[in-house]
Amino acid sequence: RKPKLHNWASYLERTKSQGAPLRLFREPFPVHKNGFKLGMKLEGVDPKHQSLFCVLTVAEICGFRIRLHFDGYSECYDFWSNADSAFLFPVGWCEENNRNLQPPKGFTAEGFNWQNYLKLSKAIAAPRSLFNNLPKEPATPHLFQLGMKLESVDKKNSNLICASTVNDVMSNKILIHFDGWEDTYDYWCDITSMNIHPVGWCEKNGKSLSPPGEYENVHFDWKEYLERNNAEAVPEKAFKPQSPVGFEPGMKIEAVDKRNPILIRVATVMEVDGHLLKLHFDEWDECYDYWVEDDCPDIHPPGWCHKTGHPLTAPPTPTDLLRGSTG
Ligand code: MLY
Repeated sequence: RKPKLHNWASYLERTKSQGAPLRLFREPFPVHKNGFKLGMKLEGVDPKHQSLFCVLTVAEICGFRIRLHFDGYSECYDFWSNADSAFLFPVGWCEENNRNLQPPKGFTAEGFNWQNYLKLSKAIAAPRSLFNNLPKEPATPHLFQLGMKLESVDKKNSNLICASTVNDVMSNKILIHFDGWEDTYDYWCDITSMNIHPVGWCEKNGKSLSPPGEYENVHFDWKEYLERNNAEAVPEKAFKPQSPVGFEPGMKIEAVDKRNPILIRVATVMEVDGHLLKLHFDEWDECYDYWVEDDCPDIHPPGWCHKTGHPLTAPPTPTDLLRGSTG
């Protein structure tokens, strides 16, 4: 049994705390309905291997969120997404947009064909009208182009700033690839992200730059490297880092629990460091605290679950904790 939080207002009063204000969220509440239905198929970016576009099936629906399954693979890879994620696409999108689509397990890229596959699996494609967030030409064009080089934080080793390349572009998002490393470190970020810097930034700021993989024990020089690879640097004026959103310690939010991502829990912002927020799940031990980015799609203002028809898991009571029954 998972206790639900029914009344934010009385909870805030009882805990003498405040909810995070709506202005801190780009879109505090969804404007569209979640129109996905069980079994619908679509294409999407693998959140754990972001250079890959994959064949997905809607496996579960909860409020504005859907659980997506990688066709042919174990359920252990399933992931939860908001219905308006910019990383979900209708069937055929990859082909129309010159991206490689990873076929379901058991198929080769040449042997895979959506029409046959839908027939074979007696499934329907998620209608195009459900995708309200498809990449389009940015309203104000930007200067990040395919193949250009830059210095980026390695999010899997966040102390490292590394030589990297713009390996894909969708609207205002770019795929960062680390030169000389496997694509498992790749990630998508907004062009206004604080994690990306122009070539020469580390030197200017007295930080050490991790050179491309093959330069581990060799002197690295950007100018020479760009010439040798016939590459360009992203122009300095392309970078317009956004200032932090404005969260403050003590603010309460609703946050997906990444350890059990079907759950959205009551959480408190404990610390703010630039764009990073340290989240604490109310009444849980602080060993479960972790850091998220302030524009993370898995954090919401109080009331989001109620508005979208998603259960909000209440903080455990002392007896819940003794019984160990709160999921
Ligand atoms: N300890 C890790 C560091 C890998 C860093 C990769 N970045 C630069 C993309 C390792 O050696 O595997």
